Amino acid sequence: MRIVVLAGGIGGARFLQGVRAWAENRPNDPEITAVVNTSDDVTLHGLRICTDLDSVMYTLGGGHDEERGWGRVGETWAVKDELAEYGAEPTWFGLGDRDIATHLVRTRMLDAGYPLSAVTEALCARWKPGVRLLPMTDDRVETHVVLADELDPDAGGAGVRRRAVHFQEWWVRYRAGLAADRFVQVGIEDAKPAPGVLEAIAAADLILFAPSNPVVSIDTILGVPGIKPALAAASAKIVGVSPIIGGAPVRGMAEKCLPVVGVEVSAAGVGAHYGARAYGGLLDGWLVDTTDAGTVLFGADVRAVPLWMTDPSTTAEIVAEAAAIGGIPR
Ligand code: GDP
Ligand code: FO1
Ligand code: CA
Repeated sequence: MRIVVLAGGIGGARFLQGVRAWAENRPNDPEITAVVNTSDDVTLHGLRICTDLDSVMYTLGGGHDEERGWGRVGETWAVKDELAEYGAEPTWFGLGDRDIATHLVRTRMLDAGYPLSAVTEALCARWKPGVRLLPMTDDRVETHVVLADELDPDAGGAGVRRRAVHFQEWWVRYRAGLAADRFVQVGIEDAKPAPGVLEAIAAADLILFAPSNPVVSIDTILGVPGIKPALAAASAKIVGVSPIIGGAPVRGMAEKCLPVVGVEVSAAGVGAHYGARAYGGLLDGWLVDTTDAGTVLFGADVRAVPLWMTDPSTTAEIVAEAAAIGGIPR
């Protein structure tokens, strides 16, 4: 049996822990492929950093910092402190010493001409995530946030200016606190799905959307040309899991992203945003939390179970229900 999961960082990683735990108790050894968002990727201090791929790789490899949510467990910050002493910008993004080793290996391989998918495979040889990790694309795609008009400090208060910042700057430096006008995925029009992505979707027995950020994780994967048509043509059922419980994201700041694209911060809002496959959207099924029982998405099978991913075995229960909606009996 083949399972494909579309995933972002922390929400994707926790969900994949559950998918892996669920698969361990199934006959015939299900094969899991994660298609991971790469539009948060950024180059800082000359290093290529792939935050969502790393969150998934570290978490499934047992090397993540559970409390912080991103980066390595047992991390130290000597390089970050030294960079700050030099006044080397940016100082708002924390690169840990252990984490930096990953970025050094990645950057060296990319500079030598290896595509990101091959680099990810090489990094995973160490972490053994038990899941095939595919970047959504080998091409460079980066989310930038076009900020709402600001008073232009150079125009004596008379004019306005518009500027865009990298997603990481908006998210980490400004804590998503600057009003955003829109998100732009720079490079997405020319991006191609990474090798294996379209094949995995076509061969899947079940396709799951992790409860990841719908705007800056899942939508960007869906925006890579070719991926949406492949999903539409897939013979597998597509089941989404809501990242919103009772009108709020469980962790993180997804509520800052949804209004920018005009989507209500609710399980119903996100479900309608993905749309039912029966009506030209993507989903055959939509799994919401029991708090949101009664959510309707016409044309899709909507069910409610507790959606708190507290540990892998609890998350495996969520996955079992999603799989049941997708036609794979418990
Ligand atoms: P990021 O890339 O690190 O921001 O992570 P993702 O995009 O993969 O997922 C972030 C989203 O995961 C957040 O917006 C939350 O709404 C969602 N999330 C986190 N923990 C849980 C949980 O326990 N249950 C559910 N349903 N969603 C969660
Ligand atoms: N998040 C922060 O809030 N502050 C940081 O300094 C920071 C550094 C960082 C370094 C590597 C990495 O893989 C992730 C890191 N994150 C940090 C998390 C990351 O910025 C975001 O949570 C995700 O990109 C959103 O998906
Ligand atoms: Ca992300």
